[in-house]
Amino acid sequence: MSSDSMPRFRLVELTGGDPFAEFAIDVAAGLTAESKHLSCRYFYDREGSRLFEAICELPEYYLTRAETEILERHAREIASLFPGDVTVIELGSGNAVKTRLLLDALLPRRRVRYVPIDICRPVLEESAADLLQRFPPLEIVAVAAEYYEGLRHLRSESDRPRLILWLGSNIGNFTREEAAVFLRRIRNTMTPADRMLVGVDLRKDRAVLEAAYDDAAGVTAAFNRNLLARINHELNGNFDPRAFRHRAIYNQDLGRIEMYLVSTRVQSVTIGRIGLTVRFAAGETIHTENSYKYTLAEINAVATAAGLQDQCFWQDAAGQFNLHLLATGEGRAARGEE
Ligand code: AVI
Repeated sequence: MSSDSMPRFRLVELTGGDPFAEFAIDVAAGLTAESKHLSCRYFYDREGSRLFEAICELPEYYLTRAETEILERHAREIASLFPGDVTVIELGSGNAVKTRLLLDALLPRRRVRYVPIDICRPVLEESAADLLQRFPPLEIVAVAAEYYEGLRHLRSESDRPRLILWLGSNIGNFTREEAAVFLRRIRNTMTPADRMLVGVDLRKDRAVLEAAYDDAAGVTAAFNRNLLARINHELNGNFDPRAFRHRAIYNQDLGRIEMYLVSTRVQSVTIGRIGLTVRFAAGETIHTENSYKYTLAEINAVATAAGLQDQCFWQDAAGQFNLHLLATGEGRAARGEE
């Protein structure tokens, strides 16, 4: 089939297994562990995705603005690395607002296929509809999948050079070891013509970091508590989210923000679908998220461990956030490093 007769929008669903069963298994394991924990990947149901978008607008959450500033300044330079048609693949695309800056820079001169990979299907569909309207020449293949399942799709998008986006400090929700393993898996799908753009939040003052994850308006607290509401809806739980306080602290030794839900009193919670009753002491925590912050040396160590070359990076004016351009290190150098 010629590309002219391809539909402009396709949705590929790669949800391996039963997502509800997986959620149930992870919740049961996390809440019966010695130190209770829940995975941050479950934040993003529809309400969680909406709250995360609101977080990105908060005055304290500088990450999105810093990365947008870098893209506003350098999108054309990044686009110039790709002389011909290109496939832009985005991991954890969300509402793809920042991606528009890159598409704006790429589209006038080349054909662009955009492949967003995200676990929240409604968000994928809404943002695709918006992008198709804004950019009439754009072709979109939206992939509803977890990161690792999405990687399987990466291999099939190999007819053109690819720009793989992993923006928004999404790398921060992996440990540094996990980040290296994940990047290596992406690297194994890359050709010398491909580039990867990774948004990385930098280590900085505790006060700035803790405010970013514990905002005055309480949006991050609502985002954190929404995990309990999700357990109530999907697993027939009876959590009272108001009986848990949001806590975000910066662990300087590990260079990460840690988020917790703290039980405000002694309480028991029943989760019907998994037949589980969980007891909480007053002050007992559920660890819900880590968000790793990086030095330049730490970024380079992760890239090197993944077999990737850090070709160049850009930084916002306040020096809070970096955007790194990674390549396989084989073949011709990208123009960005010359
Ligand atoms: C999606 N991720 C990169 C965000 C972060 O900064 O770690 C999630 C988040 N958690 C609280 N605020 C934002």
